[in-house]
Amino acid sequence: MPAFKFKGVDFAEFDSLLSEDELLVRDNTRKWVEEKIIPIIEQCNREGRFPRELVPEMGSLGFFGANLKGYGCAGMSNVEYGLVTQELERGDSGLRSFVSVQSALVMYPIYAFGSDEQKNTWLPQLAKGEKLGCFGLTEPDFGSNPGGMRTRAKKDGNDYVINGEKMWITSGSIADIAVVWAKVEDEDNRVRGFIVETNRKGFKADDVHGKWSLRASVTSGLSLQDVRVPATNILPKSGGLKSPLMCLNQARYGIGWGGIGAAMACYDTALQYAKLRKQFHDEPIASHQLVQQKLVWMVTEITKAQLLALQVGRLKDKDKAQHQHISMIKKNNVWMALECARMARDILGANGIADDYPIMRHMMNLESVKTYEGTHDIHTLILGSSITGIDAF
Ligand code: TGC
Ligand code: FAD
Repeated sequence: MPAFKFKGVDFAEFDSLLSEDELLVRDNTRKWVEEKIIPIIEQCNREGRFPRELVPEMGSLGFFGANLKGYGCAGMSNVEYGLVTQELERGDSGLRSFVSVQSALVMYPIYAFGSDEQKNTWLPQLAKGEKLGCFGLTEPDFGSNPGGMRTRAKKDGNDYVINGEKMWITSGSIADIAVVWAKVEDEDNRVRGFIVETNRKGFKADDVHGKWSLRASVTSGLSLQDVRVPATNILPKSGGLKSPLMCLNQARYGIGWGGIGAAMACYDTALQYAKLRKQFHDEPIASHQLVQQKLVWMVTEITKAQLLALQVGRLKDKDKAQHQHISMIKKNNVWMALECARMARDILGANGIADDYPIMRHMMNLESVKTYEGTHDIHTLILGSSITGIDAF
């Protein structure tokens, strides 16, 4: 791979809006990604391998549950946490995805809806990466509309018995626990969350093979057949579809920043390449107006995305971020990143399709990121509902 050293994107002095602590968190994560992810990621992508060996280090760097307080978590601000996910996704969306799931979709529900015993048992181990988790909401027939889920839990003495299928579950087969969302028959089919240890009888996770996207991340289907868990495994403060949707807000927020990271990687590669690559009159392709137009589009959109993410992060730190604000950064910043990846691929010509460069990997990853955590169009409808007061789902 050509030695393009990432220079960061600070066109409108964005960095001047960040505190010293925020810059430190960002730069430390950037350095770690440079040293640990960039050198191995293309090979992981080729092999379809999740680099599990990096998990303990990610734990010791405080990436898991980074914006949660106590239980061995780093207690970062939401802006700091966003900068972490930005840098991780500059490395690879799959690595960021792994951290999002562990943090926002496994640790957050235990933190927000769990009993003291559940928090004390699981959060410290999850924060260190000693235990891994997954989040089962989507089902084969219910993706955008999780409220239709078929998975059911039924009380039986001091246990619940859970039956159902979950599909497209990140980290499913490597997880020690699954946070599973099910309708409880004895509670008029109210949606509740359960901690399901994955070694319980009747629980099975099978990986999805043949993915062209997020190849460095594990994606699985979960099958639960008469899985018996003690009643103490229910998340006591969960109740209704609102509970999993609250978890999604946490993860979508991280993705809003992550998209910027992937876009930066593509823009920076294309800029450096365009200044070196010569065609016609022995001039670099960066001297052509049409190439400049693409680079200008990218840096403008990245800058707008940075400002939007920062504003939502500052609101979130004041506990004022609404879910529709988070939908806006998820939708806009991932779309922007995918457009940047496509333009960067174009600027690199044939080299753009090879994994000597990170572009095509980011592009393929971003196709998943555009779909998961609420598709681009579902976020349009969430925003449409917010401004008109009319649901169009
Ligand atoms: P609806 O009736 O609108 O809402 C039910 C209740 O929830 C409230 N609510 C929210 N609360 C918090 N945060 C949000 N984002 C919320 N959205 C809605 C709502 O006010 C209501 O409350 P209450 O008190 O009245 O009961 O529900 P609906 O069934 O009509 O669905 C709405 C819709 C379409 C927006 C929702 O279902 C949706 O977001 N669908 C997308 C599904 C999705 O994002 N799945 C993601 C699965 S996890 C994943 O993809 C992980 S990828 C790996 C990685 O993260 O890297
Ligand atoms: P569908 O809901 O079938 O949508 C298909 C198309 O129809 C989309 O374009 C959508 O926008 C459109 N559409 C649907 N409804 C409407 C409507 N009302 N109006 C207009 N258009 C509509 N889920 C988890 O629970 N946990 C995970 O860890 C997880 N990880 C994932 C990892 C990967 C790599 C992928 C690809 C997915 C993952 N998911 C996970 C699932 C993900 O959240 C869903 O794929 C996503 O919510 C979309 O659901 P679907 O794929 O069933 O698409």
